Amino acid sequence: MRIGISCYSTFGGSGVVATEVGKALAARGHEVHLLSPAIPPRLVGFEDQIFFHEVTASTYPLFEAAPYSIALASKMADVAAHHGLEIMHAHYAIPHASAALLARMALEGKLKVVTTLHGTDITVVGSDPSYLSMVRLAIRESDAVTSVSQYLKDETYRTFQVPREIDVIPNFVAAPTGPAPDCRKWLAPCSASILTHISNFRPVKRVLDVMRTFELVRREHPARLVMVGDGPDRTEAEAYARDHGFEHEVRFTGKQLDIDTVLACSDVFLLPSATESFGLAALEAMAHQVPVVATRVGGLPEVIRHGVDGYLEPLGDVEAMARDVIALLRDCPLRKRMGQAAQQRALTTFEEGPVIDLYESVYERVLAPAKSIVDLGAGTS
Ligand code: GMT
Repeated sequence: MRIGISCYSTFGGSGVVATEVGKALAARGHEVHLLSPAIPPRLVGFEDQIFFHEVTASTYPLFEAAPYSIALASKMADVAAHHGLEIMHAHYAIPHASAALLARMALEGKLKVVTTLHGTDITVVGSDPSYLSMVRLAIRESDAVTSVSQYLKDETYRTFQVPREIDVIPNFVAAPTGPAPDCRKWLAPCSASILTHISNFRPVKRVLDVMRTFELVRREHPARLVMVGDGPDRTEAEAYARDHGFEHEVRFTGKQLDIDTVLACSDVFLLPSATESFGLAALEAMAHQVPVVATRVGGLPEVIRHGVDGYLEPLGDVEAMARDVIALLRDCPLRKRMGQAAQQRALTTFEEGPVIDLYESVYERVLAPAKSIVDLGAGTS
């Protein structure tokens, strides 16, 4: 198949999933065209069968802001026409799905649109009145819609009341490759334990709850906190550590491509989000045998089993999260057992191959009617 994939290039779950899906499809022999404002961070190195198309929105004195969605739709239509794309797979509804519908119109229907809903495109920004009608249209009119969890599927029906089929296709993770460099000696001298958080530091991630949890943990157990990523709430989190006198125990690494190295030497992963459709970062930690302490929100209970491969606590309950972390840090066999259960779950339930099979079957389904019309035409001529 010849498949277009449209996604954001910022550090974020939807761009990671879109790029990994593209790489896996290319490895199976499909021709993949990735459209994004810049090279997505996970598209490193030369990949055969993957072609990257940068989307740029030209400015004009009349524009208050360059209309990216129109430029994207235009690029989608051009790439689809010139490379004979059969499918445009939009990751994150805004604006990728709406742009794909425009491209399909421009090509008079000769392009199928598959939309993958990732999370805040439904739960936060998608339900904002300034976008809601267009997100609903995109969901209604896409040839197929997938969501990354059952929770997100239910939220989509609840918010948008769209009577259509939505396939749940979860996120996936590959087994960590090779031994990672041992960064424990840089991150945690004096054999302190390492807690890790990875996100884009937006309000929904509640990074101050990470700081508060760590503040309670460090009183009971020698520990260091590694904060990977960047975003609007980083400054406040840094100020919290300074104001509470533990800034030397926290390392803010900023955005990192190589999260495997950090996860390989982490003892516990913290994800106290306000909402989380799936929690890809948690799954990546689990793949490294790192138990996750998170909030019982959104799709997280579909990924983490409380008391088996991590702990789930009520939103904002930093005392409970700190208690869980301390229990894990003090009881090495418990931590090891949970870490192994987490890895086992990550690499079986969320294994890459079967998930890519599901995406392929969605593509085949949306192409089937078009193919049978062509076959019919050929047979009757
Ligand atoms: O930042 C992004 O690229 C997407 C981001 C979001 O906020 O929508 O992440 C979402 O998509 C990920 C990949 O499917 C999920 O693992 C995250 O749970 C989800 N984030 C939220 O729901 C907050």
